[in-house]
Amino acid sequence: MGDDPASRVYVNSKKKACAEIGIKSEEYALPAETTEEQLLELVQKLNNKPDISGILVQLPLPKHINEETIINAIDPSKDVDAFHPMNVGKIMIGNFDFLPCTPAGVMELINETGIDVAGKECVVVGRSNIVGKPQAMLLLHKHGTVTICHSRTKNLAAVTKRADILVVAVGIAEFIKGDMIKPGAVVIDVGMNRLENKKLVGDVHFESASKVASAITPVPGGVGPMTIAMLMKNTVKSAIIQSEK
Ligand code: L34
Repeated sequence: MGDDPASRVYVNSKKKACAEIGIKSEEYALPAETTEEQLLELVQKLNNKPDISGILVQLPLPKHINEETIINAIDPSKDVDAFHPMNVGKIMIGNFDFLPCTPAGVMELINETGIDVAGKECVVVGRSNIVGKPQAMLLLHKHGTVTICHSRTKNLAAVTKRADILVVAVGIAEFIKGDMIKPGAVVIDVGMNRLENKKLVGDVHFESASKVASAITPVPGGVGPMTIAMLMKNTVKSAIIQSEK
């Protein structure tokens, strides 16, 4: 909804990924002045549409729309973002159908390093409902010792320097520098910040951090594409769930 330029890029990537792997996708690009009621009507319509197995409402939504109201209206069995409170609750318990795409992608990246999360010091910087909080939960499920840091954290560098696995999702360009990282740590950068010169950078200062970390994700080309891959995985799963209903 609306004309957020970043959303346009991300939605296009999602449609392209669907086409590549043979998932049919439908885009409903609503004008910014659409009412909450009209958006809810569309969600209802797609909830009831038998040939739609997954629904994603790209965020952010314009200010006059309550995001929570919209997310709550999505049929939880079609909620391929895993943002609905029912799916969030299932993640907390550890018995879930869908994992939220970005934290799930981060877990895949960590897994690829060959490092076992069990017993490791895991530090998540950021506490949003869509990344920080579920990320901490997924690391906990893998038996990490998890610390969540945020804007009120005292002596952040002392905490981040303890991390064997550091996941950063704060939305501040190049916030975490090399001297805040433990030598040999695995560093996952969820940030996506557009500088004034149009350059895309993460929340980690890559140049200094890459000299200290044993593994680090770049921006672009790191977590972003993994988010899309996990969305495809969730959509296949939702199709299976729909077919078993
Ligand atoms: N509902 N809203 C909903 N679900 C989501 O999972 C998202 N998100 C976030 C924003 N709103 C959402 C995404 O899809 C962020 N996000 C996302 C997806 C893909 C990429 C980045 C963010 C991505 O592919 N990034 C590219 C660079 C793209 C560019 O050039 O701007 C990369 O290589 O990181």
